[in-house]
Amino acid sequence: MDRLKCTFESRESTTVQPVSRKLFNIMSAKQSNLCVAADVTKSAELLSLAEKVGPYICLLKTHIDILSDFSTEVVEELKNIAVKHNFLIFEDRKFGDIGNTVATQYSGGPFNIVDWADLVTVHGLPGDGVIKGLGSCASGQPRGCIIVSQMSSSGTLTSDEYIKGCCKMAEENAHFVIGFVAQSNISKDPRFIVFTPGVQSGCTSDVLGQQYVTPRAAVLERGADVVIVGRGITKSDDPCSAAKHYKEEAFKAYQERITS
Ligand code: 5IU
Repeated sequence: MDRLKCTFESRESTTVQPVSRKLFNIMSAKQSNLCVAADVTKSAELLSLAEKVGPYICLLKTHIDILSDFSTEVVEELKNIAVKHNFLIFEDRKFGDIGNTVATQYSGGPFNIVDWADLVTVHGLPGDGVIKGLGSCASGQPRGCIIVSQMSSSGTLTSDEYIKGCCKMAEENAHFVIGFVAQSNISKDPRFIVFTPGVQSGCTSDVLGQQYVTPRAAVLERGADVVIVGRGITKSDDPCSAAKHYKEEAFKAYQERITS
């Protein structure tokens, strides 16, 4: 079975990973393969954005350490909004240290990420100790990680060999790894979900090395399952309509992909 040709619905049954199953289920039910990158710096902004885009997304991506007024209440409220609108929470923490260190970063410090984030990102660079370290903190809760295999930024060092290593690491740790952040079709395996950031319509780059493609190109040309859109939505005058637009574009492209 080729990932690119399978429906999200059928892919749910190819895995026992609980977060993958939940995400496939939400994507089918809400007809959404849109993740919003909520790169905002105030708790009130984060919650207001989550309420506005909630109906249109399968996933909300956070960088919790950019909030200038973080409190445990904000993540409690975010969890409630996620339940209300049926989306998952993804903290883009990019863990990249030895297993013992990432375990303490994941389950401690001010953010206690394991308590509220369904998903986190990890770098493959340290080897699979990073995944085992995080997995050791889940203590029965449905949790998973996504391996950053290829980045959207210009000059990224993720070579083909590195990408292959990330794929092998995912296969060997499929109980905790749900997929990849990537910019191309790096895996045919229907269990794994490919998340693609660097998506915006009508803009090809920013001044700090970000590179954009349209949602359509991400899904049809690059093999994205889930498109990650930040400023294309957050900086729009009307984030709600922008989210609706990106959701429709990305899902239409996915429907074309599976039927072509
Ligand atoms: N992000 C990328 N590229 C990557 C990875 C993560 O842009 O390769 I890994 C994050 C950074 C930001 C969001 O949180 O995705 C993209 O935001 P914009 O759509 O505003 O560029």
